[in-house]
Amino acid sequence: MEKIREFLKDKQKSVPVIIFILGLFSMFFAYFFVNRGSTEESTSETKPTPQITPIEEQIQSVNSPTPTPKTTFSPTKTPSPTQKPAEPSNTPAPSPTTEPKNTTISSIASLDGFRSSNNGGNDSIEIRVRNGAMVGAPEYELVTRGFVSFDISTLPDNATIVKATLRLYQYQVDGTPFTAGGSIKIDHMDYGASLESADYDASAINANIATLTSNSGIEWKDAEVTNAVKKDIDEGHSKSQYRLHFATEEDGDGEVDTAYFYSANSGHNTNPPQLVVSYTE
Ligand SMILES: [Ca+2]
Ligand SMILES: [Ca+2]
Repeated sequence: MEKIREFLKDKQKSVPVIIFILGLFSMFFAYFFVNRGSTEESTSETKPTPQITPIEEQIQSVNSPTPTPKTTFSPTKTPSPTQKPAEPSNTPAPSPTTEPKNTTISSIASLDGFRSSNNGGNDSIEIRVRNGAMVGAPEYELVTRGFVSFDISTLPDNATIVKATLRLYQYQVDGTPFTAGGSIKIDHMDYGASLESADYDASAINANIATLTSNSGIEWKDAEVTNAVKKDIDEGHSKSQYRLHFATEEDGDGEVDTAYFYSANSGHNTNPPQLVVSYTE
């Protein structure tokens, strides 16, 4: 204390001491306010704590190379199963093409032959188609017509006619029948179970349905009679019957002109009349 009193007494020394003390106070207050401010800041706002990346990780991240993107393998496409054609539903199978059947029917012996304009005729020899001679008094030109008949009851009940052909074999010609007569025409007939005089001029179902021939050739003469056979079947006929005549039946020259065809009972032929029928069933 002695020394302090001496020191305080010393005016020259007291000033620096005061300054020193004031300095200490200043420092104290400065420290006090600084701490107070930081406390207020920490209470008013929470500062985010910086994330510190661990050193090892930093090193690792530096050392690790840029990762090569892995090749993405697209999955192999599973082949879709070949689409099978739809099973046919209950569509009915097309019916197989039915091949037509053919049958040849020979004429009925008792119903083929000829009848003439003088009521004459014959069913036991050939079939004739004729004009001339001049007969009677007063004289007139004799005309002859041929007849042929077929049994179609042998065809199946459910037969559908595709085609029918009438065939007669012309085996002889006298005179020049086709010069004035023109051609031999066919009438579709229904003359029943017997060949009679009346059949010469009986009404036809249909007259002139076809031409058999217009020449003297010795050969088979064919004519299509499909509609006639269909009609016979439709109408329930057991026979299909025809009459043959020249287109022009009288030539007035007084000469006999005749075309001869085999019948079923000519007695000297192997070519009786035929009805060739093509049908399905
Ligand atoms: Ca006959
Ligand atoms: Ca004549």
